Amino acid sequence: MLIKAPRAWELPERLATPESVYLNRRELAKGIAAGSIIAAGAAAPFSSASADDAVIEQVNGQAAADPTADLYPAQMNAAYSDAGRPITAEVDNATYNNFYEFGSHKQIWQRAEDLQRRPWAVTFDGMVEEEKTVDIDTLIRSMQLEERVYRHRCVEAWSMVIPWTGFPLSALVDFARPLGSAKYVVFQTFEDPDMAPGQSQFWYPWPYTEGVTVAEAENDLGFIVTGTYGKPMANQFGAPLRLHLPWKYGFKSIKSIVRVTLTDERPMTFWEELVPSEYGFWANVNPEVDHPRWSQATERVLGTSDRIPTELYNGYAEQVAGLYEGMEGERLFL
Ligand SMILES: Nc1nc2c(c(=O)[nH]1)N[C@H]1C(S)=C(S)[C@@H](COP(=O)(O)O)O[C@H]1N2
Ligand SMILES: [Mo]
Repeated sequence: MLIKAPRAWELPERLATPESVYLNRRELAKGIAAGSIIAAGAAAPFSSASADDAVIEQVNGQAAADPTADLYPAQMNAAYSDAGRPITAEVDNATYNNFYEFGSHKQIWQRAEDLQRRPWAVTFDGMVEEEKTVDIDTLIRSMQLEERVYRHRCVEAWSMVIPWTGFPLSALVDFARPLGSAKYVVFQTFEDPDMAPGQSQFWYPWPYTEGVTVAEAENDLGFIVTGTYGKPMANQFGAPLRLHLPWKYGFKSIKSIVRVTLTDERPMTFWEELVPSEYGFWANVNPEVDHPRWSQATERVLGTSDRIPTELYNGYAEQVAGLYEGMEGERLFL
C-alpha cells in the first residue's frame, strides 16, 4: 500500500505557481511589445520577450527533429475547425502545463526537455485478440492524421483552445483489437524517475493512469494527439502520444502514453487514487457541480484577462450527453 503525504498540500491548485507570476510575465511581454516598458524589459537579465523566443525555439526544434515531421501539417477536419473561441497563443500554452512527472507546478517546459521521445513503444494488452508492443513511428504512420481545434478545460478552472493533430481515439481502440467483453480502455504514462524527477515523489501513485469506457472511446470526439499547432508536439504537451477528451476535465487527458489496456474492470486512476473525494472517474465538465473547494461556474481563459461561463460538457453536450443516459446514480461530474 502506498504511503501518502498529507493530502491538504498535495493538491494541484495549491501547488501551482501563483497565477500572478504567469500573468505578470505575460503582461510584461505585452508591455514590451507595446513599447510602454522598454526600459524595464531591457534592464531585465532575461526578459519576457526572450523567454518567449526561447520557448518557440524549443517547440520548433523538437518538432523539426521528430521522425514524423513530414506528416505535418495534417488536413483540418472541417467538423472541428472552429471551437467558437480564439486559439490560445502557442507560447502561452507551451509555458503553462500540468505534467506532474516533471514537477507539481505549471512551469515545467524546460524540465520536460529531458523527456526521451525516441525510442518509444506502446504496448496493447489485456482483453485484446493478441497482446503487442508497437514502435511509435509505426503506430503513427499507420493512422490518418488530421487536425482538430478543441477547447481544453482544466479542473482548476482555466481553459485554452488548441489546434491538435492526431487521430480518433476509436481508431486506437480498433488498432488494439479488443475482445467483445472489454468495457474499459486504460492508459498509462511512462515510469522513469531518472528522466522525470517528479516520479521520485513517492506519495503519488505512479505511473499516471487514466481510463474511459469503450463506449466513450468510440465517441467521435475522443482524440489521440500526436501534434499541436501544425507540427509534432513539444515534450511538455505529452509527446509523443497523448489523449484529449474535450468534454472532460483536463486531468483525464493523459500524456506520454506507453500502455493501452482493455479490461472489464473500471480502473483506479491517478487523481482518483490520490483524492477520491475531489477527482473521480467520470470527470465530465459541469458548471453546476462545484469542486469541493471551488466553483466550476466560470473559467479563466489563458492568455487573456477574460473569465467566461463554463458550459455543460464543456460545450460538447450534443455529441456526448447520450453516453450518460440512465447513469444518474454515478458521480458523472466529479
Ligand atoms: N502523464 C500526465 N498526464 C497529464 C497530467 C500529468 O500531470 N501527467 N496532467 C493532466 C492535467 S491536470 C491537465 S489540465 C492536462 C494539461 O495539458 P496541457 O499541459 O497540454 O495543457 O494534462 C493532463 N495529463
Ligand atoms: Mo488539469
